[in-house]
Amino acid sequence: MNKAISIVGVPMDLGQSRRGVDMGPSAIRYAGAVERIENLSYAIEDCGDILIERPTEKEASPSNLKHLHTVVNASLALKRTVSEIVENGKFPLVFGGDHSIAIGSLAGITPHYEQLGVIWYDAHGDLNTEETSPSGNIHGMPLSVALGRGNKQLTELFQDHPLKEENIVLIGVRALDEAEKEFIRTSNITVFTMHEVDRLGMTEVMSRSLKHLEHCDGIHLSLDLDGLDPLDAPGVGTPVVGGLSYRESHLAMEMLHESKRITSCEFVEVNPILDEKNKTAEAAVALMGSLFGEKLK
Ligand code: 4U7
Ligand code: MN
Ligand code: MN
Ligand code: MN
Repeated sequence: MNKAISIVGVPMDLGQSRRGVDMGPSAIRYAGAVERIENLSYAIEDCGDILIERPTEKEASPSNLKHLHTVVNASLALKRTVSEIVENGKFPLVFGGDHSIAIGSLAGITPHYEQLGVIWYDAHGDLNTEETSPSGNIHGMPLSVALGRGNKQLTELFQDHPLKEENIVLIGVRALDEAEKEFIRTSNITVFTMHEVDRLGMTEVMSRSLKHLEHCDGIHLSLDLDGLDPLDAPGVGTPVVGGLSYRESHLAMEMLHESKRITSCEFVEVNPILDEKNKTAEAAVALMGSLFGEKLK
């Protein structure tokens, strides 16, 4: 694994409807992310937060997408920052913010790889578009956007470098909208729902995921804390019962570390207002520990 890491925070909450997830980066830092990773002898720099403009009253959306203009601008800023980190030979570690920020981070990363693989650890598919979204919340759409589907102002960020369906693996899924199910049925995306995790176990799910992405020249991990069970990660805006356990998630991160395949990642949807004593941010930091090679003995 790249031993030089650059952290960037994205205090964004406009991709969904509950306030507080903009404080995610602070909560994650407060839970000791930098020290935890530094202890594993990485050279780590904290580049601070991307500036998110506050939306004006005037931001009348021309579509049903909430705060489209502000999300586009923030995505552009994050894209530039992340792209620079990769150019400088460093590992981008992004703290959200709601999951709409994956648009900016992926847009900054995809041009640097021929075949970027993505592991999407989430209760949801995040595969809605402007047309299918039941909420208008852009955090339910980033994976679609990265595939070049949906609102043009968002997909434009990917220009000639969209993700490829066959390079995407979803893990922990248990709450898909009808249109997302329909898209998945006809697409080449690989999905390990909770059913597959229950049947196969995390070891097999992760081995198959890595095997599936064997041909990729980089793998981005996008970890939505709501992939975990709300008992272990209560501080999220869209909790879904019956999720991945704390231990399963650690096992997943440990296997990703062993694989030496992860080249960038983001931890998103930590909402300290909805949390219990920063439990969710602490879970995020503990998972980073495993991802970056912490050992139990
Ligand atoms: B998250 C939802 F309708 N599918 O589109 C939507 F259920 O980034 C939820 O995974 C999206 O937290 C959740 O609004 C987005 C809804
Ligand atoms: Mn989710
Ligand atoms: Mn998500
Ligand atoms: Mn959520």
